[in-house]
Amino acid sequence: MSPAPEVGVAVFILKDNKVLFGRRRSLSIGAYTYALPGGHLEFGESFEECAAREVKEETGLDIKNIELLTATNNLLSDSVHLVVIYMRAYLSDPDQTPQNIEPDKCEGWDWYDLNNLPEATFGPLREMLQGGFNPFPIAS
Ligand code: 8DG
Ligand code: MG
Ligand code: MG
Repeated sequence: MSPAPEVGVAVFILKDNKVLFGRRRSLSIGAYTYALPGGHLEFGESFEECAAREVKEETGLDIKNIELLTATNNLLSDSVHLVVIYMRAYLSDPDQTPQNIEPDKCEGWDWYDLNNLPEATFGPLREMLQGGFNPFPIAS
């Protein structure tokens, strides 16, 4: 049987003009790159539910105003086909700080300016950002 695509949900958490990134540890996908909090969509879950659950599991943060931004379709190798749903959200409590709840998977979380991202950003995310994608709402 051929492998099925996997569905990931990744969350741009915006705080002032910064976004939360963490450096991944030696995972099968995106090892040692900076990525957003997120994970796999579980059976029956909405994108918003998945975003809130993964952010809570990985950072301890509570998020609000969770919205769909865009999706990418990435064939990473002969056996890995990823569909990634990108969401935007804000901190429910702006004073809450991220905790590294899964230290086996992530080196730690920090806020980064989009114009000054760490060098090694996760591949599909880097392509998207270099292509001019901006997760911030357009100022009205
Ligand atoms: P789970 O076992 O907790 O359900 O999932 P996870 O271990 O937290 O999954 P993950 O690798 O963090 O994310 C799911 C997929 O989404 C993964 O195959 C890679 C893909 N993905 C991207 N960009 C990003 C991103 O910026 N952050 C995260 N976390 N995943 C991303 O393509
Ligand atoms: Mg996870
Ligand atoms: Mg994850």
